[in-house]
Amino acid sequence: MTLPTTSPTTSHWGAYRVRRHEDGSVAVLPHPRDPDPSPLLGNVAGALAHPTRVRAPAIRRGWLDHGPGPSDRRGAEEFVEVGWDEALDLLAAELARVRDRYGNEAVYGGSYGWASAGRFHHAQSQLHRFLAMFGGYTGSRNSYSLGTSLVLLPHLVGDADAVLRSASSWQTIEDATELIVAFGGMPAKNVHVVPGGVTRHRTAARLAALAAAGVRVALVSPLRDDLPEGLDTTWYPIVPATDVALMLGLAHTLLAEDLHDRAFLDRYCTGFEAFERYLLGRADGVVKDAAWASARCGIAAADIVALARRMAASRTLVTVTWSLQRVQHGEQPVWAGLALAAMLGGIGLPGGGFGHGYGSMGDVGDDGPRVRLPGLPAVPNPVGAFIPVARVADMLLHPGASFRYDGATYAYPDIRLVHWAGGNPFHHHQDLGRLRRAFARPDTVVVHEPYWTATARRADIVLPVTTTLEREDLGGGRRDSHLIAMHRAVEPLGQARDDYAILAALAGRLGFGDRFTEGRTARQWIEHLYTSWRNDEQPSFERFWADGELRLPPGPRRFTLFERFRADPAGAPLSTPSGRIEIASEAVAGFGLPDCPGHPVWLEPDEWLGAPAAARHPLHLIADQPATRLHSQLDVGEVSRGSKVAGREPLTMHPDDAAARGIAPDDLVRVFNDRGACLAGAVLSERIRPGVVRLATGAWYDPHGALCVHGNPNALTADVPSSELSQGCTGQHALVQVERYAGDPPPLTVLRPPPIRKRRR
Ligand SMILES: Nc1nc2c(c(=O)[nH]1)N[C@H]1C(S)=C(S)[C@@H](COP(=O)(O)OP(=O)(O)OC[C@H]3O[C@@H](n4cnc5c(=O)[nH]c(N)nc54)[C@H](O)[C@@H]3O)O[C@H]1N2
Ligand SMILES: Nc1nc2c(c(=O)[nH]1)N[C@H]1C(S)=C(S)[C@@H](COP(=O)(O)OP(=O)(O)OC[C@H]3O[C@@H](n4cnc5c(=O)[nH]c(N)nc54)[C@H](O)[C@@H]3O)O[C@H]1N2
Ligand SMILES: [Mo]
Repeated sequence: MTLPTTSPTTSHWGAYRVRRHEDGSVAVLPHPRDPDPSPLLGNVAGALAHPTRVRAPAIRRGWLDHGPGPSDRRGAEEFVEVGWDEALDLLAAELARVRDRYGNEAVYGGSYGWASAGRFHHAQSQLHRFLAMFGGYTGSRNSYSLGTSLVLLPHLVGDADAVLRSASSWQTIEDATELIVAFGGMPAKNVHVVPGGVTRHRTAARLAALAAAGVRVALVSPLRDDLPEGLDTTWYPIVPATDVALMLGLAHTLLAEDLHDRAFLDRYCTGFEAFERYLLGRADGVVKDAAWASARCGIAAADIVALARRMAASRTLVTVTWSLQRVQHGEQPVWAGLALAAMLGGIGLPGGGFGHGYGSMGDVGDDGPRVRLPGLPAVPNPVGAFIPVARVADMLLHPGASFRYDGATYAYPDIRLVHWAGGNPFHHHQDLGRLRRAFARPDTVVVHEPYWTATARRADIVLPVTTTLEREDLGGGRRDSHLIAMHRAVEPLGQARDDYAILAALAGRLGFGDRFTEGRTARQWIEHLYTSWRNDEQPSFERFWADGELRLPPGPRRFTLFERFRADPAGAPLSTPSGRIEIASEAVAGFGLPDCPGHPVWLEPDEWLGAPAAARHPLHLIADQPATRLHSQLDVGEVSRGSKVAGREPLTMHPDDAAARGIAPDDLVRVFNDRGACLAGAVLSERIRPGVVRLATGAWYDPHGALCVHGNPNALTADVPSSELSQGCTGQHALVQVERYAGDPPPLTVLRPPPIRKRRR
């Protein structure tokens, strides 16, 4: 097949074009309509044929020689390259063995992860469809992104989308908002990303427009860089994990100075009385006033009082980033932020109220239409067993143990086979040393991957997968302006196959090949998905494919759920038990959970600087999203490699903290606590609160014993849930100590493939 020299495609960090050179290498060109292309595009070209691509099916030596079974040798043995037929025969037989002996529940197919853009080749959808037809699998609920809010918000506002997907648009904020109080900021680094794709990155321009419109921003974050320069900003460099204390101090001030909107609370909310009693200390004798808050959050009491007054005097948007709920007790900042916004009475008014995720994702606040995109028909999973997604290590380590989730009690299934396509748990999960022990438990671990990620290295069967540039697809994001015809730009590397082709071949061996494929090739599926999605005014598939993209029609102005509710609370009630915003929830209170009571409360995290154990680990680590890649994806690409310091992930710390430890810029440092340790490269900055250090996620995990020599913060984070309500991921924070690393560091091993041998016949 001959390939054109320039092909359209898209990615989670934006649409782009690929130019193919004679020698097979590629150059990446931004989409011509994109005003602000993502720097992440710079990772693509160099990673495409990197030595860490998986080139052929590979099987762990011990599994091949001794068959399935628990093993602590995962990640420690060589792989044997086998042909596709042998790999697929072995895997089909193993899937059948596990199903026949232990039942479908013994297959964990949650397979969390972002994989790549593209509606047809979406790895997780493909795997779920396959496993559902196979008879079912243990699945997972929610995401690492929003695992806490997605469980909490339905109790508070009925539908999480009221907050998440129907927020005030940037335009409304520009027109109507006077003050944004941004807990966690609105970091520019994150808004290039939209799941599925985005053709025109407009958030930077939106933020610039806010500056021009004179909107003031209270940036509440330990990091000054969480808001772009140019805005009228007051920086409140808060102690991490204390936003709730600040919110309570603000709320108490509103109450004490009678600046709260009693009429709004009466008409639209329920449960304010319980919260009021708590603020006033009626139950516990502790008044949550500005002085109380100040002692916890590190912001002066006078500044708290002044900010509360400003909030009451202005049209104020209270917004909370998703990072704030990715911590222990992560329900509380979301709930307290909503309560604070309710006290101001601006919920449902243009530019007022409560927002969640401005600056977390590129499409929050986007006023584009919410487009229905073509997608694979889902097949219901016949197995009911599931876990809240971040409980994967608990499940593997403690089969049969019970857990609470959203008010009910469940038990962990006994997993024998783990099947992963499109995710990297040895990037995304917490306490990776513990996850290594958990991954020793199943009989078989299967990973489909384009790259030798840390997870692939710890699998038994590794199947090489194409990248988006090596296959055809349809791509677009939730509020995208275009549907992109993703053309194949290069031939698949080595023996890589599409997830679809792999699963179709497995389904054939297991007796449901025709049901899985419906008799279609990948190209025929793409055409089918497009044709059954398009309306009469939209072009034929041939035309769309030749054009390379399709402009999606702009939608009508969106009314937010809160706007409707405000206009007519009786006619358009929220779908909460009370029909109103629940500042206290009888349902949540009824679950009787000490770590998530019935209204917003201040709860110290288990790892807390005040605790005696913290003396040895006195720095508060923030493990946030990386500016130079998407999660762990393409960490071998140019932009990501270019950000490393001494070849390791950069750790940002305040010059005073560095000086106290004899650390100079660009020094190699060891970051450690009782769970683990990693190396990192020191970057000194005045723009971070003293006592706080930041190490972004996503450096490919490279453990030499308990030390990750590359700088993955999940060597340090705790594998504990946000609470028993939601069981959400808590990877954002950990307490650590940092010291200068003297001596020769162990070399990185993740930039080359693991030891691989060709099959001896
Ligand atoms: N400490 C800490 N940890 C965190 C977070 C945090 O804030 N702090 N954040 C969490 C969050 S919000 C998230 S969303 C997760 C992200 O966690 P993941 O989504 O697991 O991270 P990715 O690196 O995107 O992993 C996707 C994998 O899919 C592979 N892939 C790409 N395309 C394909 C394909 O077509 N087929 C197949 N089979 N594979 C493909 C990629 O090579 C990559 O290895 O991390 C979480 N982890
Ligand atoms: N470039 C890039 N963009 C991304 C991603 C990526 O991997 N790379 N991932 C995408 C995904 S999957 C998701 S879910 C979103 C996540 O979006 P978020 O969860 O909002 O993003 P983070 O970068 O983890 O955190 C945002 C900021 O919160 C601040 N913060 C951390 N702890 C605290 C605290 O206790 N108090 C306060 N006030 N602030 C705190 C940190 O300074 C951090 O910069 O990002 C998306 N965007
Ligand atoms: Mo995420």
